[in-house]
Amino acid sequence: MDVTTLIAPHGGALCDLILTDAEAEDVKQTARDLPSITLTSRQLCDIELLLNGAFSPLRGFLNRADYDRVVDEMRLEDGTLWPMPITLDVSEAQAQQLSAGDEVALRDPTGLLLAVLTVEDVWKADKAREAQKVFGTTSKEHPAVAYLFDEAGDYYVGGPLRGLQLPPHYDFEALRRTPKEVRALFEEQGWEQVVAFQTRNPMHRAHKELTDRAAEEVGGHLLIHPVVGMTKPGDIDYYTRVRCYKKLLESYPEGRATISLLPLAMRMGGPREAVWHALIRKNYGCTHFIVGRDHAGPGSDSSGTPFYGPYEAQDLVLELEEELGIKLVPFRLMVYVPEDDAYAPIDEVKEAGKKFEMISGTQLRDLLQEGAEIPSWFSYPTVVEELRRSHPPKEKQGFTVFFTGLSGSGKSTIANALVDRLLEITGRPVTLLDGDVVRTHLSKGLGFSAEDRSTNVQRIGFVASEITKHGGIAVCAPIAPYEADRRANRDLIEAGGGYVEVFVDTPLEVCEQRDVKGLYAKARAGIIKGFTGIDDPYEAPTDAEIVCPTAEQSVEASVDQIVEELKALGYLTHNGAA
Ligand code: PPS
Repeated sequence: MDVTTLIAPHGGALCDLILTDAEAEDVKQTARDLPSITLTSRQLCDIELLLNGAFSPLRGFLNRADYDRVVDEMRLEDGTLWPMPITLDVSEAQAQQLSAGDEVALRDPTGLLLAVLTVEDVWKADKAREAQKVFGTTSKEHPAVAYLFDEAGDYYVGGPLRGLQLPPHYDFEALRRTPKEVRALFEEQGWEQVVAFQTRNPMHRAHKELTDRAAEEVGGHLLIHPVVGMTKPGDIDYYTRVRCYKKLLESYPEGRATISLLPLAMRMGGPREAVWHALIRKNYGCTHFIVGRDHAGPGSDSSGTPFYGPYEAQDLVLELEEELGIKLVPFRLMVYVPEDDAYAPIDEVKEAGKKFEMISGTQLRDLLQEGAEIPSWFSYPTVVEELRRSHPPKEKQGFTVFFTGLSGSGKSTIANALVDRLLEITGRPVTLLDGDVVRTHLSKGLGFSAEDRSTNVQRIGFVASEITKHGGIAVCAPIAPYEADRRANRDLIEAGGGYVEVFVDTPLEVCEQRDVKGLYAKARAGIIKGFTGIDDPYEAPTDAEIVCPTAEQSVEASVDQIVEELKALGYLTHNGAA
């Protein structure tokens, strides 16, 4: 294959799958007539690290023999240690177009040609087996398992790659170094011992202390190597994190630490993932790798059972240390000891019988939401300032009030009244997305089939999520009869602010009696088919934040009830304004 393998003093053999300019010209010409696959976000991360050598010794997406052995034994077919299946998943329709020996052009979503893959195998994935063997569970509460079952295509295509270019990035360009560039940097600086720190969270004093200790322990330097590809859903966005890391970097002694961004798509695979992370860092030229508590773990399932033991990742990396070719630097959880005004590993602190304090990621998010003070022992003022910029307190965040209820339940009336009240008290922009009105523009042409209703309700959710993300207030009032659509909207909207569901709980008999538009009579007479509550289902919400019993309370009382709840939830200040 026309790829080069570089041997550098740091980190061993490194594959570089990007073709020379002359080779690339030929491949570009032929690629015009090849079938194309547009890569997903996950695949774009994977291909970047395949092409730049971070996944050395891989030279492409795994073929079937390598895949099978990786899944079963964490090894490629030739016995080389490799813990994570790096697969190119496609749909059944795409798989049917491909067979061994074919070439396929791999493109980013704009159509840019990144690589050509020579197909070795096309096969149907046994997802349950992969989930169980690789992640130790088939529960969709594990994010990688949910991805595998719900998002990944059902077929895999394996084979070597010839790279045309890396996926382009336009943010933090100076910090996005390839393995070759990081190795060169270490050479240039004369750094022989380098310990890598993997992170998907903002770094605070505990992390600073831990990384300082690690660098001292190895008698060398530190590479802060944060993941900016895909991390655990709900994590703090990487733009904010990188701004924080840049601030934190200033607190290390001159010449001790550097930072480079890693466009990795994490799987949250715990022990296997820790081995993978170690191999990647070896490829970046590091001699040591920090593995902390519950490294790359997804936490616990809904019954509170952790997916992996807290030090299982350390144990596995230690077991394989020699073969990995990079040394483990294990760390226990670091906690703050007020009486010493210092950080120390939790086991030492407990042994000494000292009191300690810590703030978890979830607690930090809560403090930011409340706009509460973050103690100076926990973080640096410059880091907290960055976090506050992108995580304003709840009263400064956008939010959506999402009404749901039968036709004639009073949704529109209360929604209109609420909009007036919010405009009066907040002075903030408010957008009303009323069911009937939306159907005259945004959803014009849609009918009332289950599919059309879903499209309509999720379109409203999409617009509301944009308004919310930008700090505005959206008030929505469709029937929204299906639980799944409301759930999808909640997830989408909550990613950028608040979602408050109001169930306008008016019994069908009352709605039918009111029959303001005369539609119930027509539905009963069979003139209108598929009418909600008559011959189309209404799945009443069970988790709405607010329930308004409109048969028993006035419009004013419902609006008061909602405003009070918005205050209690923190989206409005107590005098109403924001
Ligand atoms: S949905 O299910 O959320 O997409 O419905 P929505 O967009 O809110 O539209 C509901 C309004 O359309 C009128 N209408 C019907 N409703 C329910 N079922 C059928 N088959 C139907 N046909 C027309 C009705 O006037 C609804 O208005 P509201 O304001 O809810 O009474």
